[in-house]
Amino acid sequence: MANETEAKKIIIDTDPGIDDAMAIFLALRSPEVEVIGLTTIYGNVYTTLATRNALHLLEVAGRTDIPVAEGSHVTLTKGTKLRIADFVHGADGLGNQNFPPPNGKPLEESAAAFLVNQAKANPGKITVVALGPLTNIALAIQMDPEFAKNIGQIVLLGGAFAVNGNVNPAAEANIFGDPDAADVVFTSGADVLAVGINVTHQVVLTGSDREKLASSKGKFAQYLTGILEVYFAYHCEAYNTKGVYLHDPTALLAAIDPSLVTCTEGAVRVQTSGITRGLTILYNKQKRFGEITEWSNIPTVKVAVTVDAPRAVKLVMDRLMA
Ligand SMILES: [Ca+2]
Repeated sequence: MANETEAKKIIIDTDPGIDDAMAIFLALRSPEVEVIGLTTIYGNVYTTLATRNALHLLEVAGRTDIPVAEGSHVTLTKGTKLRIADFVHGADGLGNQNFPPPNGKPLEESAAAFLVNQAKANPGKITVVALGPLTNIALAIQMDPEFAKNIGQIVLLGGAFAVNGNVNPAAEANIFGDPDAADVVFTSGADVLAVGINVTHQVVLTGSDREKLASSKGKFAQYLTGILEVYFAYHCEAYNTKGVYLHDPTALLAAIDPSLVTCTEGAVRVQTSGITRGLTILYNKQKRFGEITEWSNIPTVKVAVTVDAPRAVKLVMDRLMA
């Protein structure tokens, strides 16, 4: 793992979400990072429930010292017709376990304002790990022209680079949730690492891994064993597999230890309308086009292309069973 004397400060932008819960717990069990806040967004559930779940997860972890800032309830273009993946994560977003409501409350500050202010106070020092649609990050970029420069890095779970999507053949869920926001983030000039489903579909938690979690006495392992049932059932039905994809944990791990993935670099644009809405297209710069295109003079981002899946799964298991 990264050999840093000082833990990397991270803000997790999240729509909990079963794999979000795994990623949040993983972050709390990882000495390489210090979670300085959670910001919430719609996606797996509506934003109000995402906030409730974020507060709940921090209470489960005994980490109510970490603030939660509530994010946008609408897309960047003020769209209210949101795509909510409760059929993947359960109606409550956390596997239909009937958890009690949290005691805590979110900050008065919005997610975008929290992101802007934290980045301003710690220029170049904060990594945002974005695990849902990118509305809050795009709002922060629009709110403060310096945000893209002030933020250390944005590691995002999003995109389906040269593979089919998981909402439809074109689009991955987080990008599909707010394609306009995603295009703002990809073209912002910030240091962006995109971890797409072309990579996370290689990182699979198997049924026997889940049995190991179930037999562990660790509090996170016990909690996750319960909520994972719904997630396994969805994967079985949708993909005919007996395992689940570790989307959000993989992105979190890439933020902790960049050596887990290899990357390519180029300009990424997002299709914002039509049947390929949410499609992410990477221009790999192999051809110098004669004409000016919508990819010309766009700042480059990093896109993960391979992952050390066995090491990623082992890290998830070791840390969540501890
Ligand atoms: Ca998520």
